[in-house]
Amino acid sequence: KAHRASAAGEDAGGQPTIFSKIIARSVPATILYEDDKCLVFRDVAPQAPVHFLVIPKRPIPRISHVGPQDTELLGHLLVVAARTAQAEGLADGYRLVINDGKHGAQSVYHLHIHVLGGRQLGWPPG
Ligand code: DGP
Repeated sequence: KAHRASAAGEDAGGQPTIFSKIIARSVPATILYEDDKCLVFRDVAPQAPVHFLVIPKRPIPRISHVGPQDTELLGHLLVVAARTAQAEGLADGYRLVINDGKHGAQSVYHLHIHVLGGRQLGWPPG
């Protein structure tokens, strides 16, 4: 079967990513916030007492694939991340992380911002 590049919102095998299914509500998630452009939900494998993900509804696969047309959307995701962190009570601070590709240890190819807090985080990350 001929190889083709995966489209946005599909994994390398052309299947919808798990995050597309969460947006479509065919896979359940604990949703913290939603608007017409983004969705925020708790990470299923939390790495801190508070760990949630901010994703665009439009399925951009990874941060290295964004272009100038995405500037406003990316800014919106950051504002939503900060406002949701405040709503989650992370007054002592928190961390935003975007993993990209193999070296970044990205596992789901639908762009997402991790928000981690509720404990003292170390630096540098592994
Ligand atoms: P990354 O390595 O940056 O691609 O992180 C993907 C994150 O997505 C990881 O922290 C676990 C989370 N995740 C994977 N599958 C699911 C799921 O079905 N539901 C939820 N809520 N989170 C998921």
